[in-house]
Amino acid sequence: MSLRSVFLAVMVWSITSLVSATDADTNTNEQALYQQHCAECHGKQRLGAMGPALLPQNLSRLKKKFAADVIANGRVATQMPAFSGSLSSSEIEQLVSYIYSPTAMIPDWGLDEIIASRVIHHKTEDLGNVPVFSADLQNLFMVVELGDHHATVLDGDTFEPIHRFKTRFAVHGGPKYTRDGRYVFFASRDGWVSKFDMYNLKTVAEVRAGINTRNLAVSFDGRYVAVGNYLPHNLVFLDADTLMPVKILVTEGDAGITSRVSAVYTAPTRDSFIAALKDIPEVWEIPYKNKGIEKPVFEPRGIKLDDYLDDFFFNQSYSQVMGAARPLDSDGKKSKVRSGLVIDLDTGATIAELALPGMPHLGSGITWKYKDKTVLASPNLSNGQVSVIDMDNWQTIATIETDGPGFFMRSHAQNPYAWVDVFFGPNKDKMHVIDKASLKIVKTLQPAPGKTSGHVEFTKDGRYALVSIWDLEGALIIYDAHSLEEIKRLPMSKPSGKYNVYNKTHYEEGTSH
Ligand code: DHE
Repeated sequence: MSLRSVFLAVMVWSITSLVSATDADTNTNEQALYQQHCAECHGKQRLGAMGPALLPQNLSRLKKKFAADVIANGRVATQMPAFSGSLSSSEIEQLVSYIYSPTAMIPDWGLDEIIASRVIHHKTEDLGNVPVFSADLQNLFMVVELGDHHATVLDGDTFEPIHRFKTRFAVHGGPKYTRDGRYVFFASRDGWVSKFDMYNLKTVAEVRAGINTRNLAVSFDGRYVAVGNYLPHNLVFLDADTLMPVKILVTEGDAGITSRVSAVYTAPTRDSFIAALKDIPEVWEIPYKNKGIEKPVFEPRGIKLDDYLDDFFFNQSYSQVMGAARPLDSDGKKSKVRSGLVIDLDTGATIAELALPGMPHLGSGITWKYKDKTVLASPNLSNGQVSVIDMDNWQTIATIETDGPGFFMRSHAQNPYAWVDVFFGPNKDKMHVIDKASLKIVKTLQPAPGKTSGHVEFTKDGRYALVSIWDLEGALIIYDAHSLEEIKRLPMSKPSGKYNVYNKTHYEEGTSH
């Protein structure tokens, strides 16, 4: 091992164990308050953990006054609690001052550090090419158990767990499959990308692609993994075979401002990745195939917008993207874009504005055929309603009132119902079932009274719906998705989401992509 790689390995180790390190900042009251109240979720060094990094360069769009409000009152649709009951306004001011002050310790996280972090647990040549278990490979589910940072591979026919394994801390966003379903890639909020071999039931390789990561996307041809980061401000492209970084793309706009990446998505019909940017009013499209060249150059095409757009949903052909501005991410002033926008990805033109009240969660939107139209339905993170939009003229054709704000929505082309959770408020243990033909709620389930129920996914044939009970002593509940009767209950530790191989790899209209 060269001196340089020893140095890098030490760097990687020290960044990874920041939780136990001493902050290089001077020891102040502000720091003590931060360590007491914030460090557990945002990291001892403010570099992010379960919560985002709290550094001046990541807070540029958030005015201090508004940050104080978030600390006092919490933040909708996140795990951020309200501290007004436990902290005085002067303590809150001190915390604001602290998180906006530069920190001495922002580690470089470039090519060398990424390469040095790479861990190969199993070499491909040492592993077999046939599954070590017997099940319909297309009907497997990966269930992420956030409670104790594990994941379970579940047989979607027998509903028997096949294998349970440890993940990295705080996996966020859907794990993404290669098209054949053999490999699945996870991203953790602290930057780790893990590659899991579904045939051999083993985590084969890992790499730390960022310090504070949003999510990842896998190219349709399975050759590349794109990772969107809040810290550093970049997109990292990895070779999907080896997890070696092939390019780091700094997300810098025309004015020289760099941006956090809100999320990165695969556009399968376009052979490109699409990135949502937090701090630059642009959508980026990055092709992963360039004509006549073996290796892509990952050159971005920036589509200029009138405002910052977040939380993307795509039409089935991926010619249009719908995005919403998250009001709470702005400086609290009225933003130009209050509702969603529809952008034509070919021309770059904004073709429609969506009249969506509150905080629509477009990322969890789904489509279905309604009469002679295709409609888009989106839950709402701040209002108890589901908006149903005609995708021809972008008009809202129905607003379905629910028992409270919802996070996730799901259906399946072969099932007449769409499910939406009530994730927040006194009815967080309820789950609505909507008839896709009448746009009416036909049943409200209460799977585990008192415990949050959320996130539904269907089996590959749309016959069964799997619901999560979001609790450390939680469960996965399987419903017959036609009779709406419970079939089975499996104890699990806060199963945050579940992902069916067929539905995900076939871009099923009723599920997130
Ligand atoms: Fe998520 C997906 C953003 C908070 C659980 N979440 C996503 C995606 C984005 C996103 C952009 C799509 C990525 C993908 O699947 O590749 N989430 C955000 C936020 O901006 C927000 C509101 C604030 C934040 O803290 O980042 C947020 N998300 C949460 C939570 O608090 C949840 C409930 C618990 C957690 O894990 O932190 C949560 N998000 C999820 C889940 C998915 C997800 C389970 C995958 C949904 C799917 O079915 O595809």
